[in-house]
Amino acid sequence: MKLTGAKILMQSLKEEGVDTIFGYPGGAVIDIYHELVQTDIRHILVRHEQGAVHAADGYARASGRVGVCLVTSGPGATNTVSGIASAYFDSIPIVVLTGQVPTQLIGNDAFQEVDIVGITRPCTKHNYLVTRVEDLARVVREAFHIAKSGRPGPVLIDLPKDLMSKKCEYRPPKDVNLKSYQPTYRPNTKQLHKVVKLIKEAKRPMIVAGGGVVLSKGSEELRKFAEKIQSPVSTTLMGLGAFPTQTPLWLGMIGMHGTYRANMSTAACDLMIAIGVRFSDRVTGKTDAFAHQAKIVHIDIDPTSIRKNIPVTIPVVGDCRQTLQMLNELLEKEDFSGVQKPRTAWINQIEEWKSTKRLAYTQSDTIKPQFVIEKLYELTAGKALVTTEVGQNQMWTAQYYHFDQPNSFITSGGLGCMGFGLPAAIGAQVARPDKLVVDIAGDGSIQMNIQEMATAVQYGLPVKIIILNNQYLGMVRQWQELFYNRCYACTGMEHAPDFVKLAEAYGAVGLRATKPEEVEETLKQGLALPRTVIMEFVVEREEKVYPMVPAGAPITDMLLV
Ligand SMILES: Cc1ncc(C[n+]2csc(CCOP(=O)(O)OP(=O)(O)O)c2C)c(N)n1
Repeated sequence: MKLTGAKILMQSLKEEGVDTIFGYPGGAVIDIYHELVQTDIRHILVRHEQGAVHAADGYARASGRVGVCLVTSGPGATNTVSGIASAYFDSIPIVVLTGQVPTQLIGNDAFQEVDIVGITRPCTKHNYLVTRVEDLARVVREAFHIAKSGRPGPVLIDLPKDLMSKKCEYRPPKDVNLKSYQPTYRPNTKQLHKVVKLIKEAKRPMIVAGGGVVLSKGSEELRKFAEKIQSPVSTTLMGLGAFPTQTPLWLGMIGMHGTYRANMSTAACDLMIAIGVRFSDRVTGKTDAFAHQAKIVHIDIDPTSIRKNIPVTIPVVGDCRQTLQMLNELLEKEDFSGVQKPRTAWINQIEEWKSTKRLAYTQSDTIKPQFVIEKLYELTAGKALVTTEVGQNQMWTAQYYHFDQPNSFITSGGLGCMGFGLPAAIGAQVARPDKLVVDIAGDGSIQMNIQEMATAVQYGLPVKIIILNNQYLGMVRQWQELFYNRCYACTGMEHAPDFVKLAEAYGAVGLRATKPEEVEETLKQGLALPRTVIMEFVVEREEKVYPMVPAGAPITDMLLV
């Protein structure tokens, strides 16, 4: 039987198991929307297309499935670019469906025409402009395959309007077979034997785990691996949650705002096993000073990320979970009883760093943002699914909310995109209705996609928004204080809406705390309400995130409190 393009699209999405689409309609996608409402796929109407992409991203991170969004052509499509780039940086599987003008008008300066395929080429894993309705079912199938396999990422499908009403036979392909795209999941065992040899020789080993461990669902294998070889473990920002924080092996986060002991370990270790990390500049600081005494093993599914930023002793191309699993099997046969003793000095050194230079802040009679996050951790027993905006709020969350479960920390790591947290929280709450979802925000970032409050209220999503209001674009102000002689150029945000009234205007609940003794009660009250809640905390204006490594310095050159 012949079906229209719009029907084929819906049928194909259903076959991919899609149950939710975040989107915003318009002329170019009107046929798709007409068809969409006849299906049982849930549609979440956001208030801005950037919100749709971040929500699809949050949905993907919280559920481990592919997130989907649908927007119209032209401005609808261009509004998605920040969200696509954010997902691309953090390797998040999403499929973005954009409307396009009819095929015969492409290239004619038509109303609401943009070349979104051209615009997004550098920030998608792959993208398609569909030009024949006969190709549609295959393209959708391929898009999902590409988004979720290998190193995951965003895939865009541009859908000209005329194809949505054209008909053809619905013949979805059985399998996807892309000759030029065959990711390697199983690592080379010869390389793994070399890794085992290095592990046995090492006196000062260290593991650095990244987002790749979370994405490959490899946390359990990582825990086994670290315990077996008795190596301390650090994670990148994206790797938080991949390793339990309440064990003596936990070093804390590495990098610009990493812990003292994690950063010092990088310079002193003789073996670094990096798993699913990109070695971004936020992690390495000055690259030639990074892990300069160490042999480096780099495990990653994406061969192009190996040796991109850091020279490597043993490259291992493979899926992080599968590689750890195979390493654990090899290690079963090895005797590690002899490794402890020569490493005593190393473990003692780390203990000393840990006890002398802890993460710390000084209480005063104004609210400290770190205190709010610590209290939140305590009250939620670390079980919340936390999203963040970008800036100091993001780094304090990474430092003071201890993430023991993978997929519980959702943040725009690579792009650092303000406005991410609220829509991502919406997506996460849709994916996990059983979970407490909290967005930790700055007063600047929250205003970038505050309109999504309406979405949260419309769909009865009980997300909690914690605004750490320092009346500054705090992280930029911090740089100005430390490196620009306290010249606070354009970072003051004294004028903001009354967030309590704003919450109420959206039909949500607004609470505010201005003194430290009100923090706990406000959190308790807000967390207990089964509704969308904004909790505003008026915090110390000039509090800083410490430790901090100045940009471009070695990561052992930390500014401490
Ligand atoms: C879209 C976007 N614009 C600008 C920036 C640059 N930037 C990084 S952090 C920051 C300040 C964030 O301020 P706020 O949201 O109030 O959070 P705080 O740092 O005070 O916690 C800015 C402007 C960014 N990351 N993203």
